[in-house]
Amino acid sequence: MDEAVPAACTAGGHGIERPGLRLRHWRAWLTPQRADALERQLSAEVPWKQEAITLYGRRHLLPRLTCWMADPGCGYRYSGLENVLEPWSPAAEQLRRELEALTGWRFNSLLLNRYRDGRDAMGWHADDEPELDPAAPIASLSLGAPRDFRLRPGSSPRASGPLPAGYTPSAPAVAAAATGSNPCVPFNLELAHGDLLLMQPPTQLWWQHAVPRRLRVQRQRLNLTFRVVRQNR
Ligand SMILES: O=C(O)CCC(=O)C(=O)O
Repeated sequence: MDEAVPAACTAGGHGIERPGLRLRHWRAWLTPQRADALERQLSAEVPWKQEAITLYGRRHLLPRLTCWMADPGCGYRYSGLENVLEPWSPAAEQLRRELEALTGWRFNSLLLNRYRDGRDAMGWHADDEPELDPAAPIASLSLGAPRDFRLRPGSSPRASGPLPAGYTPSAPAVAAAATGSNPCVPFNLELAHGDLLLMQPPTQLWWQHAVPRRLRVQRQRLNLTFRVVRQNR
């Protein structure tokens, strides 16, 4: 899978590798001025909605605002929601072009999340829906308040084949016994204003991520994840 990621992906940024995980993190990929302008523009031009999901018969509002933008036919179900697709907004379209130049991938789908303050959050999950192209990276751009982005091993039901060398799944007993030399322990990345994180295959098969609540955070954060959905399946 790895060889499908064009060489452009490896230019710049800081590589983070663990068994089954490949990330590249660009701190301040956008200048503060550009990041400020984009945060303002996206806050105003995106049709943000607070979606609800039903779990065990009870309806729960998601603790964040969201919007999906995608090319026609490139939507997919997420958290059990059949998403309403919006057309690409001007700012999102411009970013898509820049990320295409950086990575060589044509992103055809974008999830935008707006964390209104530190009470808004995202639970543990992997972006491993069958509609997503497993060979493509996910490009995640953050704007606004810095927030913790947590990662932990957690093999997905869609992972098949042998475990990556050195990989230990996050069974509670294993996590408790983890020592400093175990590369498969949960870890944290702070994602700040203008940062770009590229999550490369096979990360979504073997690791989960979350944005936990942080009550001290009073400002909003926007996050944009650019994805490649397989068409005509
Ligand atoms: O807000 C973030 O950094 C993560 C968003 C995320 O996990 C997702 O869009 O699947």
